[in-house]
Amino acid sequence: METEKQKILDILEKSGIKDASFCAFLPLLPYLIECRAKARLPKNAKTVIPCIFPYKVKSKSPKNISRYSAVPDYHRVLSDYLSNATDNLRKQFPQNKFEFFIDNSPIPEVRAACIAGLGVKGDNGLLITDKYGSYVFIGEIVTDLEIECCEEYRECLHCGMCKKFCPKKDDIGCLSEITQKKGELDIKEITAIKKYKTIWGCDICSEVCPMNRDKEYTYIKEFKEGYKNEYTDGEDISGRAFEWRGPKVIKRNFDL
Ligand code: B12
Repeated sequence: METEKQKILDILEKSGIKDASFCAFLPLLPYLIECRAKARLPKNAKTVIPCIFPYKVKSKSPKNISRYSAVPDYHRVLSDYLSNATDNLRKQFPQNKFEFFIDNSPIPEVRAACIAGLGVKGDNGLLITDKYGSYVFIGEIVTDLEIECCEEYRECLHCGMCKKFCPKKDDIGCLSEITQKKGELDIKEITAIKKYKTIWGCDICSEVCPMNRDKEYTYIKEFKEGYKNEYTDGEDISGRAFEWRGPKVIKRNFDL
């Protein structure tokens, strides 16, 4: 078993994925997220291999967007790494099935990564890792290969900072969600976007988190090279994390 684990980690590392671990599929079963991608789950799935990809860039802080949207679209970047890794795993274990997922995934990614021991579950709902804090994306490979997994998860310090500073205190919902909403915004939502000066996503709970202090920056070259710290009026948004939403929503927020 141990050798299989090591073999997998070696293949992932050769495919450019440095941080990964293992979580049994069974404890995730009651929490699976309903989505189209669920149909791609391997029959008799046994193990989930969550992989983390740090995205904080050592460069100018973003101006009007959140950190995760200042790097090139993570769906595309992670897909390249995970699809390469999945191909390599299929070659090494031809009798087994491997499928990768990112974000649009039936896997509750934070929970899976916490159970796999990649970090702790923050009160802000995010995975907080020792090395990079919460500035990580999660993607995963699901397989029918049975691997012994740890099942110990830890929680954050419960210091209360994320809750204290979260814009939800202004009697609105999650600001990140508001910036992504289609259609018209109500007056409270408009006021919040203006007050917190973000037109896509929100970093407040991460920025105030003491577990995010003095953490490592990203090593991922696509994130470093394609970093763009603001949305400029009318720009072509292809390849941006907000491309999926279309240009109207970000333009609406910009124009407020
Ligand atoms: C929908 C979604 C959103 C929505 C709704 C968020 C939400 N909390 O539901 C919106 C648009 C608001 C959003 C915002 C953001 N998101 Co988002 N989002 C997702 C997505 C696609 C699904 C989440 C979901 O619906 N889960 C199901 C519901 C039921 O989960 P839940 O309410 O969070 O509860 C779960 C956990 O809290 C956990 N849990 C509860 N109690 C406990 C206790 C323990 C001990 C453990 C281990 C777990 C646990 O179990 C619950 C069920 O699984 C995931 C990707 C994925 N497939 O998981 C990304 C994801 C969670 N988002 C991510 C990111 C980066 C963000 C933002 C930081 C982006 C930004 N800068 O604006 C913000 C953060 C906002 C916040 N503080 O939550 C990352 C998080 C990475 C990380 N470090 O954790 C993910 C994993 C995407 C990715 N592939 O990297 N997101």
